[in-house]
Amino acid sequence: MPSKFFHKPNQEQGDRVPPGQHLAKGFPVLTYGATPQVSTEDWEFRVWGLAKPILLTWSDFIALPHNEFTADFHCVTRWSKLDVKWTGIKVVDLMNLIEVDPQAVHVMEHCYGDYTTNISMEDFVREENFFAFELFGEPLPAEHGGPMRLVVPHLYAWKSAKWINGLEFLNQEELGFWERNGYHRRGEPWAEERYSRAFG
Ligand SMILES: Nc1nc2c(c(=O)[nH]1)N[C@H]1C(S)=C(S)[C@@H](COP(=O)(O)O)O[C@H]1N2
Ligand SMILES: [Mo]
Repeated sequence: MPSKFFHKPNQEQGDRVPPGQHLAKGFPVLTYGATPQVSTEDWEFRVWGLAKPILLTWSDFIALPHNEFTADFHCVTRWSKLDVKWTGIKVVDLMNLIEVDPQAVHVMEHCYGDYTTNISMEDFVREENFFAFELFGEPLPAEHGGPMRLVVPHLYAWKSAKWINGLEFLNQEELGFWERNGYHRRGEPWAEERYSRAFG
């Protein structure tokens, strides 16, 4: 169905669009609540829970190796955007700085603005996951999570925390903001892991 907001994928792209998703025009912004305005001077990133606590400033964090990433982005509200270009820092490179207790099996992602989302260690510590600070060659705009966000390409985008400012390592699964409000605990787009129960 032709629409102002979505277009039909061609065949090669179609193989990359998970079931129940449409390609978005542009790059929609999906935020619950207000957009936090955080400068790189003020930005801080903390690690706590089942890991040796650390506090990184922007200059500490940005000193980690930079990489270019091209990743598809799937929002559970049924839009997808293919080939998003980011610059960022691999999760595995950050993890080299963190002494995690072997008991840690889950992670809570924390953000400015108090958004949270949960992820298992297995889904979090992957070569293809990264902290992004540039989008299409420009500093990451505040509405897309700037100055720094997480991107987890293999899960629905609510796991890709914008304005990320901390990781809490846990010995069991706890639920983040949307997960407490009915979203699936894991959110794998190819399996359509959208909601765990009806809203309302
Ligand atoms: N801190 C925070 N991170 C967030 C959200 C949010 O509301 N707050 N929304 C999530 C959802 S539902 C999606 S689809 C993506 C949207 O990212 P975008 O606005 O850059 O498209 O961010 C995710 N990360
Ligand atoms: Mo979303």
